[in-house]
Amino acid sequence: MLKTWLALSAFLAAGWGMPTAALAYEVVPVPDGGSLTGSVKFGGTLPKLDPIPVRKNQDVCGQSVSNEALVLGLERGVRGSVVLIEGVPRGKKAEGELILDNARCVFAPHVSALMAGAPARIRNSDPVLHNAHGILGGKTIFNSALSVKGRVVDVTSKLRQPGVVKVLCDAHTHMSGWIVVHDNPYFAVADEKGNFKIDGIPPGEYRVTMWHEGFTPKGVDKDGRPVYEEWRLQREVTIPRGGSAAVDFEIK
Ligand SMILES: [Cu+2]
Repeated sequence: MLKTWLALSAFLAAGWGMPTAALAYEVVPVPDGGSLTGSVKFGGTLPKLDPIPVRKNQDVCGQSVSNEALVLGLERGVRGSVVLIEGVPRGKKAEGELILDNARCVFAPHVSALMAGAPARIRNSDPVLHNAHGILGGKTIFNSALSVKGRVVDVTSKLRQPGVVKVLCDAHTHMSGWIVVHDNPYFAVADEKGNFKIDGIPPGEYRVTMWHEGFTPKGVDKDGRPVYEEWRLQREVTIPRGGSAAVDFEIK
């Protein structure tokens, strides 16, 4: 009962933009941790994703950019799929930091993931103005003008709530990217072959979520960017003590 109440409180706090469940995560040694490996593959008929036209600063940005919604590697591995282990209350320390670069007029990386509260910065590497605009659940969570080359804005404090953040540039309608914020450090972004590995996981049973931004059109946003049906697949896995489990996902 108490546990249910605590979970509900965390949920309500998250909903009100207060300190979230992420802060409840506890760092402890994981001497007998296991790992999760796997892949995300594309099993359908390849959609035709046209290049996205550039409407501003064409002298710097070019005429169009490639559509990065579905990027396949060898053997149809899907780059940029995000795998999240759900409901891990304690375990390893979060590693790494996010630097979302505005480079050559695209967000790089196109898809990234981090734990809520981990260091996150947005940088402009271009000689034009970009304006990074982060949206979570339809609400703006940051809106940062990056007026000149070399400008860096810290958004760590803006990424405290778990969820999938869409990042747009208000200056350039061809630009979009994603930051997936998780409430624990057990996540991975699939590499160019569609493979992932997560390690140091406390042994046990977990639900694993695979998220991908999608490629099946469902319309366009107010600036004309294509909007796709997002993918969310879930599996149950058992992480063995000191061993490895595997899970493969397919989208199509
Ligand atoms: Cu821009």
